[in-house]
Amino acid sequence: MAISPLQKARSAYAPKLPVALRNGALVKVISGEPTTAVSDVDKIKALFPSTFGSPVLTFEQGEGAKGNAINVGVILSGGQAPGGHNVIAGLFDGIKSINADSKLYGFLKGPDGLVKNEFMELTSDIIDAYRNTGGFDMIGSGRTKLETEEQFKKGAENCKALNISALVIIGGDDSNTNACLLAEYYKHNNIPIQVIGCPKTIDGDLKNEWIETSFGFDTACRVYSELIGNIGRDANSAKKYWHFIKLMGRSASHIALECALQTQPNVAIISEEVEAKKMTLGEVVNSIAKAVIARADKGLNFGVALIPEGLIEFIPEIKSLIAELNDLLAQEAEAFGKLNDADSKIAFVVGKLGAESKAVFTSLPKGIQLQLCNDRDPHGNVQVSLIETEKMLAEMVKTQLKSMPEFKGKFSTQVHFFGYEGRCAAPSNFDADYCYSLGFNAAALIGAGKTGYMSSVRNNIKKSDEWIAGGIPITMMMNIERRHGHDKPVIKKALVELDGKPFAFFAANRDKWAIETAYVYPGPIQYFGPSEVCDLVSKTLTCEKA
Ligand code: FBP
Repeated sequence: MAISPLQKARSAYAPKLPVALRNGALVKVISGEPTTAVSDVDKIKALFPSTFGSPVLTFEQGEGAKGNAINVGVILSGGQAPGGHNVIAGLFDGIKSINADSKLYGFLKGPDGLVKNEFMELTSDIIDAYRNTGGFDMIGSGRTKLETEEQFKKGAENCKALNISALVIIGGDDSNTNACLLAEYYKHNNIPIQVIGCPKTIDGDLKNEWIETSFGFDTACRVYSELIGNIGRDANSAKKYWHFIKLMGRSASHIALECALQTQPNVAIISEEVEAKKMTLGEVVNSIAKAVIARADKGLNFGVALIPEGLIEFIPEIKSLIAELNDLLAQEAEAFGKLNDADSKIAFVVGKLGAESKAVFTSLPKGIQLQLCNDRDPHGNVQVSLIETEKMLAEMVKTQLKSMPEFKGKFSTQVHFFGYEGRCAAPSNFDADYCYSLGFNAAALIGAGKTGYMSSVRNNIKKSDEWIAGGIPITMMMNIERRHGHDKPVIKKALVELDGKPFAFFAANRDKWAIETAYVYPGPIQYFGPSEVCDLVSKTLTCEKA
């Protein structure tokens, strides 16, 4: 198979491990005090009687001892994130360090592979071909949720057939919640399968005191920031377009904030702030229009605006509109399905909405009205990632400017959506090291006989020599949330904290960035060269831990 010169050179990169893991995965385990949960302690304790309260673990270097061979299964769950292959490579090397006869099985296409018994043995040839590469294509991923007893039992049967005594689930907050449910089920029922989670998601919303960042966030943000920088340079060269750039990240705006810190655009909307200030869509549009006018007054008829993917769900009036539309279209599915043209669909909806939602709906551009009506996921919800918010805002700002006599400039727009471009990029040095360490560390948790833990490698703003390896009980990160009408134990999602240091830095500088052309051009991720360009840590993490 042909591979690029960079991939070839990169395959020789040896990811760095924390000192605790450098003598193999059989480590010295230091146990802390028993833990509780983020909130709803009694309910979480009752739901996880066998795994609740386990201590935080910190590892110290072992003596290089060998143990029994173990068979381990690994699953990639959810959206792609750079570095997933290195987690698997680290896990492979970790279990081999315990015993060369240990085996690693990859369950294919996500959690479904475990239930349907679709797997492949991951041999050193396979692992070596994927070291330091992006993507999840080694074994594939999927979004099936592991949550029913039937799935747990099937999984146990399939593991038994392969003599698998430990599973590593690489996923986001929901997948790790389900990893914990699985761990609890197996422990409670004396099924000898350990379950360990690894924190993955480009969205950056799986983090807390112990998990400082989810893997993939660093690389994805660097890819987007490179592109945003290039666009900023183009905007500043041609001086004729305002670029509206939507950035992936689902609900949280961590990606938009990190990219803003890296590139200093004229505008960056942060959904969490919009919600906290209860801003209307009109106010969001106005805030952008103000920046356009301020720049136009200086003769600068160009700019860059960053829009987080989940924005519309954080605008209270649109949130209510979407909820009403979800119900309406579910109830009227048949009648609505018979309508063929756009105008009659829109008229149908307008005729049935309540007064407030109707006012919001009719204020939206026609294309967005249709997207809100058409795109539903299997649960009957609007798929917000398919709504072209960047286009909607560009159009609405244009309309707004037309009604503002004080605007004397020109306003032409280009729209972009950056998401998939970053999810499978070759991992930055940070993610290559972090992911490999998370995987190797998962082997250490397995070697220590633990279950219901998330692999934790922290102190990440320091060099890997000072990284702290260990394990965090997943129940410790949980609270109870209302999901689809039921109370569920879930890992608390981390949204952008408006009193946090990354947002504070952005807020202190954004007015200046709005008016001046202060763009920073980060350029592509560097893998070879001086450490100050190759071994960067995200601005978010740097601010948070400063
Ligand atoms: P995870 O939370 O599973 O890591 O997925 C992240 C993400 O990339 C979001 O940013 C985005 O909204 C979503 O996946 C897109 O999903 P899909 O790959 O199904 O289009």
